[in-house]
Amino acid sequence: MYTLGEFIIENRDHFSYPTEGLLRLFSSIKLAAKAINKEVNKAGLTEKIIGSSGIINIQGENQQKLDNFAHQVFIESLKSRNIVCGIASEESKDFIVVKGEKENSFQKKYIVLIDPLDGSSNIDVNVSIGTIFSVYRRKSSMNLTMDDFLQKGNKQILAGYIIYGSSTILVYTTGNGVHGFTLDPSVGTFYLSHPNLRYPKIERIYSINEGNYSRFPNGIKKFIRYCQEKKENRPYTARYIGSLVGDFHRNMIQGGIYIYPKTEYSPKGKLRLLYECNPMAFLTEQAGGKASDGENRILDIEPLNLHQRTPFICGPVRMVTKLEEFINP
Ligand code: P6P
Repeated sequence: MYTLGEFIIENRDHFSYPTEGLLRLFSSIKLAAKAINKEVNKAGLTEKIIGSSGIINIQGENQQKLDNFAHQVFIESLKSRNIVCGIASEESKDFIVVKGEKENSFQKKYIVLIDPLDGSSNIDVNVSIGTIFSVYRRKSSMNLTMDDFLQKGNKQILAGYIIYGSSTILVYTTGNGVHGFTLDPSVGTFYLSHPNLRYPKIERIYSINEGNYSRFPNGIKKFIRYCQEKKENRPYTARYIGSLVGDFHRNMIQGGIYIYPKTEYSPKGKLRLLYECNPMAFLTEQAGGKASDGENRILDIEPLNLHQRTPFICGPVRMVTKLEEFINP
C-alpha cells in the first residue's frame, strides 16, 4: 500500500511545481491532522477541549475550543516547514504573514487558506468534522498583499480536506484526479485507500437543510419537490449532517448533490468562498462533478474579501445542471 509520501513521489509529474516543496507542505498538513485527530478522538474526555471557548470568532460564531486548537496547530505546523509565506484562516480576521529568514526565497512562495475545523458545532455530538485547505502560489514578489489571497479558485495548485470520522481520511487534488489516504493511527501513517475518487453514475442523495425550506428561493423549493417526487429509477434519499466535509465526502462516494443556497438569513449564502467552496469545488470538478453558485462556476468567481460568502451547490453534473434549470427557468 502506498503511503502519502510514496504516492506523491511516484506521481511527481502530477505537480506543476517541485515535488520537494509539496512534500514539505504535505508533511506539515499531515502533522497537524494527526495532532487534531488525537484531540478530536478524545474531545469527550478532555474538559479543556469540548464545548465553547467563550470566544465569538470573526464570523460572529461561538468558537469551539477545538476550533481554536485546530487553528493554532495548523498555523504552527505550516510555519515550521519554511515553505509557506502566508496563511488565511476562518478563525483569523486578517491573513497571517509567515516571517522568516528566507521570506522571499524560492521556498516561501505558497499561501494556504484553511478552515481549521469545519462543522465544529458537531463536536459535542460526535458527528464527523473536518479541516479544509487550499493552496496557491503567491502573486507578489516582495511583501505579501491581500491580492495574494484573493485569487480565483481556478488558480489553486492543491486543495483537500481531512475528515475526522469513523476513520481519519485525507483527500486531495492537484488537478490530476482526487485521491484519499486513510490514517493508520497505530503507526501514524496515511495509506492510499481511495485512488481516483469520482462521482458514481447513480445519483442517489440530496443534501440541504430543509428546516430552511420556507426561506428558500422558489427554484430551490421546486428542486426539493422534484427530488421527493422523482419516480424514475429510485427516489432520491435525503441526507444532511450539518458538516460540509462529512456531507461532501459521502456524496462524492455514494453520488449526491450538496446545496447551501442563499436564504433570508444568509442572503449571500453561508459558506465561505475562499477556504470552503473553492477547495471543495476543485475536488468536485476533479471527481467529474460540477460546482456553482446556482449560476456561475465557483472556480471563476472573483473574490472581493477574505471571508466572502457564496451560495454553494456541488455534485454530479446532471443533478447540479437540473437544479440550475430550476433556479434560472
Ligand atoms: P446549517 C458548519 O457550520 C457549516 O459551515 C458547514 O460545515 C455545514 O454544511 C453548514 O455550515 C451547516 O449549516 O445552517 O445547515 O446548520
